[in-house]
Amino acid sequence: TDLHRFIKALPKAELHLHIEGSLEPEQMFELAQRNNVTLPYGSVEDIRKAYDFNNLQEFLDLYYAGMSVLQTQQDFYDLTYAYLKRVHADNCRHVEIFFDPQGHTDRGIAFSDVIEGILDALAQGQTDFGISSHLILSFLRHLSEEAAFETLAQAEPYLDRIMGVGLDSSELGHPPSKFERVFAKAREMGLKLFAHAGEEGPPEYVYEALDLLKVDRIDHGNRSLEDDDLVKRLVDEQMVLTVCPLSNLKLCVVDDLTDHPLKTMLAMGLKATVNSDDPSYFGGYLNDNYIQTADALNLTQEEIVQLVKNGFEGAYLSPDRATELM
Ligand code: ES4
Ligand code: ZN
Repeated sequence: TDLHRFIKALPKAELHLHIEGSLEPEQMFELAQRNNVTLPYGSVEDIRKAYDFNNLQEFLDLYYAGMSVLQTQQDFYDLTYAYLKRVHADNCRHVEIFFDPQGHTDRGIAFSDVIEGILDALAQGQTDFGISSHLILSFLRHLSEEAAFETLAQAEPYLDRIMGVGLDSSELGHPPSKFERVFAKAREMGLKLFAHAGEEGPPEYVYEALDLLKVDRIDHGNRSLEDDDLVKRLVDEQMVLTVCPLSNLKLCVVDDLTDHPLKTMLAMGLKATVNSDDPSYFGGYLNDNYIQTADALNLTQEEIVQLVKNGFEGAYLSPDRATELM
C-alpha cells in the first residue's frame, strides 16, 4: 500500500535491539557447523516452530540456548554485520544496539572477542552502509549485582566505545533497585543509562528505573499505562520509551496487535519509538514492526512521522550526525 511505501522510504533509527536476538536460524545452523556445536534442532523449520512463546521467560530460555553457537570474534562480527545489512534494506540510518556480555563470558568466551567482533562490524557497517551506531552493554538482571560489577570492570578498556549500560532478562522478581549501585558507578563513568521496565513488571519498576537508576530511556514501558501519575510524569519529562510491538505480541504482553497501546501512547503525549527487540525470534525487523503496527492500529502518516522523529530525538546522535539526519 501507499502507507507501506511511505514507511519503507522514511530514514529511521533503531534504539532497542539485542544483537544476539538478530541471530537467524540459518546463521545458527551455519555457526553450529563451523564451531562443532550440537543444536537441539534438526532443521531451520524446527527452530522456527520452536519460537512460540507464552511469556518472556520462555523466549529467554531459547535465546540463551541459541547463543551457544557464538564462539569466536568472527562469529560476533558476522552476526552484527548481517543485522546491519538487513536493516540497511529497511532504510535504517542509525542504530543503538544492546549486547549481553554475561551470556557469553559465563560460557567461557572472552569479553574482548565479543566486543571487538561487534565493534569491528559496526565500523564496517558505517563504511559499507552509512549506518551510524552506538553500543550498549546490558546487564542480565537475573544474575547478581556483584556479577554486574565484574562485567562493568571488564568494559573499562572499551569505555570510549561503549555509549551506555542497559538492564535486561527476566524482569519479574529482579527490580531495578537490585542494580542501583552498579548504575551509580556507570553514571560516574560517564555512561548513558537504560533499563527494560514495565514489559512484564509493574509500574513500580518503572518508577525505580527513573528514581533509583536515573535512566535516560525506558525500554518497553508498556505497563506504565496502568498508572496515571506515572504517565503524566513520563510525558512531563518527555522520557523516551523504546516500544517493540512484534516483541510484545510474541511474548503475549498484548493478545493482538490491534490491542497494542502504541497509538494511545502517542495520543497521551508519550515519546514512544518503534523497535524490533529480537527480530529473529519475534518475526520481524524494523519496517515489519512499523508496517504491521500501522495496519493493526490504523496509524496515520502523521503518527508514523512522529514515531520516526521520536526515534532520532531519542537517539544519542553526534552533533554532525544530527545535522545530517534531522
Ligand atoms: C529481551 Cl524482549 C527482552 N526482554 C528482556 N530481556 C531481553 N533480552 C533480550 N530480549
Ligand atoms: Zn529488549
